[in-house]
Amino acid sequence: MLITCVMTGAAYGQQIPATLINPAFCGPVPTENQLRWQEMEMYAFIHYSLNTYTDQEWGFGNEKLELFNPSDLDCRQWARVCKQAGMKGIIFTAKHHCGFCMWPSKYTEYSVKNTPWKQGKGDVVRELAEACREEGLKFAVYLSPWDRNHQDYGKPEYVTYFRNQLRELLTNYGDIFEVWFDGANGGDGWYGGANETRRIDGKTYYQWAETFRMIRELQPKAVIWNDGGDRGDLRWVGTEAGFIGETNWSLMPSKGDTPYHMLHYGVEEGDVWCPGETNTSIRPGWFYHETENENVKSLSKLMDIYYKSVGRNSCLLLNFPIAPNGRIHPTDSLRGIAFKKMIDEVFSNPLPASVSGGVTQEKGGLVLDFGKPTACNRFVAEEDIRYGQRVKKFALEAEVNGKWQPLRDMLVEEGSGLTTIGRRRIVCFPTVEATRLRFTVLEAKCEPLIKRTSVFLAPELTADIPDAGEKHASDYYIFFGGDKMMFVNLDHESTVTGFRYLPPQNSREGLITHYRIAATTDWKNWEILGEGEFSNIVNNPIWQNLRCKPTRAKVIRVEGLRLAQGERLAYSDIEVITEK
Ligand code: FUL
Repeated sequence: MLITCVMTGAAYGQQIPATLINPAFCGPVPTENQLRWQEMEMYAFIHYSLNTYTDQEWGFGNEKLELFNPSDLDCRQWARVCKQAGMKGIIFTAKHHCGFCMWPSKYTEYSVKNTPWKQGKGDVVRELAEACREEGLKFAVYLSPWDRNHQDYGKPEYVTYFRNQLRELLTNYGDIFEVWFDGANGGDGWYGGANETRRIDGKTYYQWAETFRMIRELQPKAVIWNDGGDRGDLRWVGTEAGFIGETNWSLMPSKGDTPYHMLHYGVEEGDVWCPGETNTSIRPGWFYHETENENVKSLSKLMDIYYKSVGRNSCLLLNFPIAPNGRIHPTDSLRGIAFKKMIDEVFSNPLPASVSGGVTQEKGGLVLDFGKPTACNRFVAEEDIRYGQRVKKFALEAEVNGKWQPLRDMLVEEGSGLTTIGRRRIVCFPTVEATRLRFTVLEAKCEPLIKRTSVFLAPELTADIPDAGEKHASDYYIFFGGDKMMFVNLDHESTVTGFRYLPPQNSREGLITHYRIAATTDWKNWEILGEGEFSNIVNNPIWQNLRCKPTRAKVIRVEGLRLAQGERLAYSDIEVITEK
């Protein structure tokens, strides 16, 4: 491919004129729906249900309908916040695992229609769909296949019920851009009063092919996210912590199981286009918990997530939980808005450079010449994915004081991290004063089709940026494994030397007095880091410090063996001390 010299001031930099006329497809290619989806880059999840009023992540299915009576439910506030946070659409939990429907479905009594809210005349799905339209956002639905309320769950009748519900959502609320089917099935539930454990075979029970046909007919422009069974249009990335592999093929095998490495890195030789959607929550949990008000992800954490999702050929699905009053909490909305502001600050001013050479090794690489020593720390490359994903490996070099030096992706632990590109790849490297940068494709499946490259200088992220929340910066993802057990999933496997726990500050509810802390690297073998009592913690709820012998860990398990009060473990903050 021949590259001529182009300079533009547009965001995301230099458009490289392709000289390949009608390039041939290289392996599987995206559908129009998948291409449209990928252009969205970021959109929001909203988790809101009866769980919001029971402080749970998963309702059992028998939660009282009277609990749903928000004082100030305002879907327009959700849509405004999401828009200002740079989200292009919203996926709403129309029904979570507890089975409670946020719209007045005619197929169940377990819905908003039997709650005190608006005397049973309300419809949250409708209000949100309308608010999204007003704000120019796209709208989508999460419909949990697992239903812990429904008496027929596990029988064929339930699948008919599930499809009837889906039909309501796909016909009554305008255009739907995505349909999200979670694969979770924890087994036990209320199930119409049976109160028992029901497991199903997620691959066969729901008969996805038939459901997919219905979606294609009713919403031909929707993409399908499916976590169990038949391959949808999008795949999960194997973690809810907010990052995808630095190697990320938008390809998967059309059949068979999808272990973690396939979900996380895609499959180079896959026979279908199935890009990864990176989902995570702005808080530790998906639903709102007051105890997590101090744990909203910091700006630097959100930027890290952005680089490791949108910057790795993925889209980011960022969750905003709704608080019991029916609104997004101010900390979350301010943080979301600060996040968008920072993305704009980093990426709206590409450094002007003249471009020469060609991207391949034979052509000597693509040279971006700034004309003078210029500070930079971000490089962006984009493939024209309409013709398939091609680049396997590339190099990036900076000319500093007349000498070329290699750059590497500093967000990757091992190696240079300069592997696949796809729709957009952002490489973060420590600031250099370079006169020129050189980008060379080292290996590709077919002739590379790079449509744009650009270079930026991102400002340093400091704690004094308004609403950055840096003092609560966290490299962990926390989730509950039971009322008295939580897991802290570290970003990377590390050597842990200590653990700190800050108990709830204004109440004894959930405060751990007796603990057991263990660590694992594989979810099988657990090493106890410590067990004992946090003495005097009730009277003096300060940081509790635990030292332990250096232990390799990816996940830390915290058990509250005894709580000062209540049944569910709580915290204000936690820290894991690791060896640097
Ligand atoms: C998970 C569910 O079990 C969580 O509750 C949440 O909805 C998340 C997005 O997907 O698997």
